[in-house]
Amino acid sequence: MRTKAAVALEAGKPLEIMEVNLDGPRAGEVLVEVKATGICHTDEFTLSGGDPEGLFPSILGHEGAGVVLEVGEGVTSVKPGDHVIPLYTPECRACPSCLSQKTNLCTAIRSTQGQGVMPDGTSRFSTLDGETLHHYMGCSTFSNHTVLPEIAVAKIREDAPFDKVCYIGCGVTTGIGAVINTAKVEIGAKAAVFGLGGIGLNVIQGLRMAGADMIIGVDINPDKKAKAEYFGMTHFVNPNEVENVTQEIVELTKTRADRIGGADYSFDCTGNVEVMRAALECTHRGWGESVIIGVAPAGAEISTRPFQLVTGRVWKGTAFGGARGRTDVPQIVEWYMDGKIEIDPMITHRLSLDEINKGFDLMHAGESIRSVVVY
Ligand code: NAD
Ligand code: AHE
Ligand code: ZN
Repeated sequence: MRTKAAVALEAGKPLEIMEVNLDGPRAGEVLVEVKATGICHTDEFTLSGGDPEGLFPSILGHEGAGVVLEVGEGVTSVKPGDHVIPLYTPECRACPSCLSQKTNLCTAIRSTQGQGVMPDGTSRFSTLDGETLHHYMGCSTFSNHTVLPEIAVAKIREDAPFDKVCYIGCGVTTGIGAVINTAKVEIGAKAAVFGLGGIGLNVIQGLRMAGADMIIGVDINPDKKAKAEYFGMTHFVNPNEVENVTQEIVELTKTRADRIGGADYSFDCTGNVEVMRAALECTHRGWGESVIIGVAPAGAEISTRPFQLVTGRVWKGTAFGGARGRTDVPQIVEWYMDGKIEIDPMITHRLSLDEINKGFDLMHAGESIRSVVVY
């Protein structure tokens, strides 16, 4: 079939909207009509050329929702008409990682996914001239239609609005999951969130759900403050307005009884390795945990004095918020539909596919939280 897509032809260039060829689903695959997709900072990161796994030409996008149109041979868990969210972290429930119950990082198809192809080693996308286009993160939701492995779709309830729940395909699940699954934050905790964008606000929302007492937000853009307060931020720190952001958080978290200070938990939602260091070092001696969510560019490395870890701080990371997609994503959609979590105020812009580059411009200008493309 032919479909309309925003194609990343080269790193650092705007996406080009064009008709592309899409082959039908093979064994174990499904054809999905994408109804809406968010634009995540990770799409920008790959388009910028900063992703060591970035491939061009490709069809980016990994935060979508849509309807199954056709299934390949042997597909049993979904059928045409089902509403689904594509999963860049699939859940096969059979690989050593899934069976371990210790990680959400299913390894069934990770290597081909990173090579921009389907599990059989071929791409379903090509230009009308016959040039192969790479898939992206196994999703390619910047195309009106896409083909996905069966294990990379989560079936969701049919009354959930695509233009909102698409965000559960990455940002919502990543932020809330980092708090609940990765950090396992307890009631009364003090937390610091670095970066108050599409991920950071969901970390804040997760912290409020978990019952955190103190939620310190850190951002260089003061315009992010109001929305973060709406979602539960209790204190705001602008690194450009304080001498030392780490010390500022240590001071804020001190009590009369505890003169050491430090956050119980911190979260990096920026992808900046200097910020990651500050996030670790602002946590409490003896038990502080810092979770890296941000994705850093090729070649970037983190550093700290080992003494920070010797004295009990823990540095960890999370992908897709530790969520097992086929199991957890339908549940998060339920939370949204039941009003337990909010998504609508974070979706600041709705665009057509033709306007998708405007979504990247808004992100660069710090004017959006999430732009959603509605097909
Ligand atoms: P975003 O652009 O919406 O938000 C980033 C925020 O960080 C902005 O508000 C910006 O002002 C702020 N910021 C930038 N530099 C800063 C600094 N030095 N100090 C404090 N704040 C600073 O991006 P997003 O969509 O929220 O994504 C955030 C990061 O998370 C990106 O690196 C993205 O690639 C990554 N991410 C990771 C996962 C995962 O599974 N680990 C999932 C989604 C996104
Ligand atoms: N390809 C990059 C890393 C990109 C990355 O870390 N991706 C996250 C999801 S970001 C979603 O917005 C992830 O899931 N990582 C786990 C995985 O298996 O990719 C690089 O540095 O090579
Ligand atoms: Zn993402």
